Amino acid sequence: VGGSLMSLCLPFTGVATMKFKSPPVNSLSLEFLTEFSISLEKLENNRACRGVIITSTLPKIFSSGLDITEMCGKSMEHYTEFWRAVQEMWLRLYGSNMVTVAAVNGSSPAGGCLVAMSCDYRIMAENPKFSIGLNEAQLGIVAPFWFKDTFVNVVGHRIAERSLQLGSLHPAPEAHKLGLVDELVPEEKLMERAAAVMAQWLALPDHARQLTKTMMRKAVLDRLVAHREEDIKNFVTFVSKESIQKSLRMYMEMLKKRKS
Ligand code: CO8
Repeated sequence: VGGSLMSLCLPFTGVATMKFKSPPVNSLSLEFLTEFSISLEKLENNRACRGVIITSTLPKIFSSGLDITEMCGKSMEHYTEFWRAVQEMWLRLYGSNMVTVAAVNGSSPAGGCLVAMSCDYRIMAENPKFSIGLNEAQLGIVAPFWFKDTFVNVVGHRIAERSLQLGSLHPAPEAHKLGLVDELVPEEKLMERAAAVMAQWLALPDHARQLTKTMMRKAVLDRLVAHREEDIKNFVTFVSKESIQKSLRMYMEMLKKRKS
């Protein structure tokens, strides 16, 4: 199952593996986010599925975050639709009843970091060239409150405050020290370790684990649900500003220049 952007397999173990495959960098476009949410919904509704491991088919990148081209030079209607899709993905993933394990096998900035942080457990390849974090401030944009809430719930207020203001991208060893990822393993051991962690989490009765997860995450999920339309309006107003458009264009140019 699964479309062109991700491959999905659910063998008899009750554990699905979702592999992002949207080259060159697994950026979260509207199309990608829509497929991601639909895949999650299908798994959620499949009683045979109790857990999902999320990883990437690309060798050095987990996900480069939100597709910046979706936020540049588009209509208000497009920004609205795009942002609703980002919210939808997060609500589904952060609120999932399944056990979710991120096998972070490459860099994972911004929205990529959000995806990883929304899982129950994060295992990252120990390569210091791979980094993860909410670098929005570096792009001249501000991480939305629910990105921040998710971050705080993972690393605590102080680390989140410093890292968010600086827009830090933490190399894997540092991310581990900060608690942003739960463990580091050699890249070739990543999937094997993810399966072992999954088995450990699935050894518990689903019901108690699910209620506990809800208890820990509900306040943060409810906050977005209650302010969803307002959050869309804020995003659309913010991203439509000429100064923000300019920052995003400059950032894209910087990415291209860096390459040459
Ligand atoms: N969106 C769109 N295109 C991208 C993105 C992206 N996020 N990231 C990279 N690309 C493009 C590059 O421009 C490049 O295009 P081209 O081939 O046409 O020149 C191509 O993908 C390949 O990129 P690189 O050559 O840079 O590939 P590398 O393997 O050298 O590096 C990285 C991969 C590390 C992922 C690097 O590309 C990178 O750092 N990308 C930027 C990541 C980033 O900063 N993402 C933040 C997105 S913003 C977000 O997720 C949250 C926003 C919240 C909204 C706030 C309210 C406004």
